[in-house]
Amino acid sequence: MNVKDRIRSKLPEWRERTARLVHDHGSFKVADVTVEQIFGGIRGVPIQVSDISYVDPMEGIRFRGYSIPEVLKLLPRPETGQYPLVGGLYYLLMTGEVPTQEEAEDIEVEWKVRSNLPDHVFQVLKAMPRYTHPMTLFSQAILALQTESIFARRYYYGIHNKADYWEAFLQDSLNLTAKLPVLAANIYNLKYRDGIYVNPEPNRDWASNFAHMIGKEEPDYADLCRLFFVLHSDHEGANVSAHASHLVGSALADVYLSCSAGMNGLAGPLHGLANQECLRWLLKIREHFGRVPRRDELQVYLESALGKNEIIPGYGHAVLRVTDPRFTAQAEFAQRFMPEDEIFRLAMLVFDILPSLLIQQGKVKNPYPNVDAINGTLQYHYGVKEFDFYTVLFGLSRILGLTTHITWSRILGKPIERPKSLTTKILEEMIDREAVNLAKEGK
Ligand code: HAX
Repeated sequence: MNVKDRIRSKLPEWRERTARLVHDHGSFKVADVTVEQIFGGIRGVPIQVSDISYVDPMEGIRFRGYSIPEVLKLLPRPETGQYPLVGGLYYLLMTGEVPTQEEAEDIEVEWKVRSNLPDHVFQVLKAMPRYTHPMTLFSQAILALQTESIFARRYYYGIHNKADYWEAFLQDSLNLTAKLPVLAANIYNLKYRDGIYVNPEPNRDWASNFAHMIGKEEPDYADLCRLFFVLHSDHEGANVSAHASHLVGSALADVYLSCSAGMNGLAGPLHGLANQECLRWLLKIREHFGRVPRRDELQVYLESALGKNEIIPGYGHAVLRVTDPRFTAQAEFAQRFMPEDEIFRLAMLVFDILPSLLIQQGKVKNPYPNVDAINGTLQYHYGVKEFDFYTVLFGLSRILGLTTHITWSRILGKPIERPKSLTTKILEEMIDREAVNLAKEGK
């Protein structure tokens, strides 16, 4: 069944479940919010319900209920590759169903048909100075594509039945995601390959076409792209990029406006930019020693860094409390295809030593590696050495998740978001009042 019909078949059940929760349990209290949480980045406060993916602190991400190893095992693969078709992953995210080979390939075909980039997008990219960060170009290009929004056009001309909005959002989502490999490859070629243009090839899938367009023809690299794009596609609904795009979309801003906003958040060094920092840090260690250090040398180096309160890129996480399964999946890829790579060996040596040092230091809540601790290492091995570009790879993949969240928000008729902000004085008065009340009660 195609993706639109599959969603349509599931939509009544999901709408009914959501309506029942609000109608029958609207006053059920999910959480209390503390002052510490308000000042601490709203950490741990549930603000969103989304069934696309869920990060269990002790287990890591599940896409539509499936763990990373299950996703890698169950999703259909291309004839020539060993990792899943990204089209199949998108079908799973959008519908909640593991697709058949045919359903996964259908998405790949949809993407091919919709992959053309309008000329003005190239003009926008070319008009920017050469030193512009590729994430800025990526976000700008997505914004430039907003001219093509089906939802924006239909809304302007009067589609006013809220129950129908999702169909236009789905069309915009398919159109935007279809164009991402061409868009990202063009940014890469503009910045690092003298602006050459490479046509996508009709017989390749979404991921391997991207590899082809940036000039990487090794079959292993196409598989790495499939793995990378599957792994980075979503990380539940409340991280910076997902929340930013959801928030913007809640104002009925279309998919392009919302995803551009999400990409601006992803470009922050504490979020998506971490992968470039991580590889830079590993290379710095190799340069410092002139080679991959011995275990005892690295131990001393890391102790000294922590002694100076340095933040180690690629370690720690706001939600996870175990090694990120996305780190593990990429380490397994590297073990299989590039076991002798120096930087990979260094990354694994850090993994061997650092968690126990972080535990001893006693500050960090999660001493284990996140996805960024290794993904740059794999790109570097295959000759994608332009660190600045790594977050674009992440963004290209993450938009699969963002567009799914946004489309499902319209399916479920989620309203505009408007939490409340307080002043410091109001907060102090609330605390004082509570103290007076407790004193009156003799507590
Ligand atoms: N190295 C050293 N110290 C660290 C640390 C690290 N990797 N991670 C956290 N800490 C420290 C914090 O600085 C903080 O110290 P202070 O109390 O002195 O301020 C303390 O440990 C507690 O922090 P936390 O509660 O464990 O971490 P947060 O939830 O605040 O932040 C971060 C989570 C991922 C931002 C953080 O661990 C970090 O900066 N890691 C390095 C950057 C990184 O890898 N980012 C990518 C995250 C994955 C992602 O979202 N990708 O998109």
